[in-house]
Amino acid sequence: MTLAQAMLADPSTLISARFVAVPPSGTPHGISDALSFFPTHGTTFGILTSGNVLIADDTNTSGASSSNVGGPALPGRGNSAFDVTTLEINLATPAGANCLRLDFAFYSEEFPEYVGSVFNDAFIAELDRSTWVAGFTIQAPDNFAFDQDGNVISINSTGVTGMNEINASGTTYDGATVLLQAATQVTAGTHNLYISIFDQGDHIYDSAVFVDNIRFETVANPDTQCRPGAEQKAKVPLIFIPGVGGSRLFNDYGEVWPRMQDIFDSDSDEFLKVLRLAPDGISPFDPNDPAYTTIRPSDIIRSETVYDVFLGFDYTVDIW
Ligand SMILES: [Ca+2]
Ligand SMILES: [Ca+2]
Ligand SMILES: [Ca+2]
Repeated sequence: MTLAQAMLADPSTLISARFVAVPPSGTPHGISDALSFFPTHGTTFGILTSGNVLIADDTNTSGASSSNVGGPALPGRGNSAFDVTTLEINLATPAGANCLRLDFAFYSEEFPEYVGSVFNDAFIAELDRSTWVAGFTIQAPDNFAFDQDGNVISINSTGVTGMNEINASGTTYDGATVLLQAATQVTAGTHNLYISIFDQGDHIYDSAVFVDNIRFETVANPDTQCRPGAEQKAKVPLIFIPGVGGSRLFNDYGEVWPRMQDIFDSDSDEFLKVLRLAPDGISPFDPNDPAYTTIRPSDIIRSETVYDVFLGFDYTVDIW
C-alpha cells in the first residue's frame, strides 16, 4: 500500500494494492524522494525493478548491475520473463473522471549492449486485466504504455520512447527513456491498474521503472485527450543547455545532448540539477560540489533546431 500511495497523485483514490507477482528474494521495490525526473507529483514516487532497488541511486560504476532475485518464469506468462513484478492497484474513479494517466520512465542495464536482442526487459501497464505473455517476443494486448510501434517500453523502444545514456544521469542505470506518460480511458466505479516489470531471457542486467502521479482526469474528448500509448510528458517543446556555451556532450555512440528533452515545471526541478554539466562541458556535474547550483527554468534556451541548442548560451546567462 505504501508503494502504491507513493505513486498516486491522490491517495484517496486508492482502495487496495497487492503484488500479483513479486520476486521471492532481495529488495526489488522501493520509494524515493528524488532521483532522475522524479517525483513528478508530491514528495515521493515508486520504483519497481527486476533486481535490487537499493542500487538505483548509486554511482554508475558498472555496466552490468545484476541481481537474481529468484523470480521464476510464471505460469501463463511464457517462458522468458524472470524476476517478475506485477503490482495490482485497485482504484476508485472519482465522479466524472474518464481518464487514468501516469508518469513513468524506464531504466535499464541492458542498454546498450543488448538492444535488439532477446534480453528485452520490459515495463507494461494494463487496466482491469493483466494478459501479457513473454515468449520469444512479448505479447501485451492490454498494455496502454506502448511505444510508437505498439511494442512494450524496453531498451528496443523507438521514437520519443527511445533510450539514451544521458537520460539515466544520476542513476546507476546505463540508459533511460525521457520522462513519459501514458493514459487509458476509465469508466465510473473501481478499476485495477496493473504495472509490471521483468527481466527477459535471464535474471541479469536489471531494469527499473519509476512511476509517479497516477491520476484521474476529466477530459472533454477522451478519444483525442486520453489516447493509449506512451508519450513524452512535456510542457515545453525543447530545449535547454545548462553548462558551457558551445559545449557538446557525447556518449559512446555519438552526440546525445541534442536529443535530450524534458519539462521544466518549477525552479525546484531536480532534472535540471541532474543534467548540469561540469565546466569542461562534458562531464556530469558533481551535485556535492558547492560551486554548482541549480539552473532555473528561466535560464533555459528554447530552440527549434537541435544545433541551436549550442548557440548563444554562455556565462553571461544568470547561473547561480
Ligand atoms: Ca534480475
Ligand atoms: Ca550501470
Ligand atoms: Ca535483464
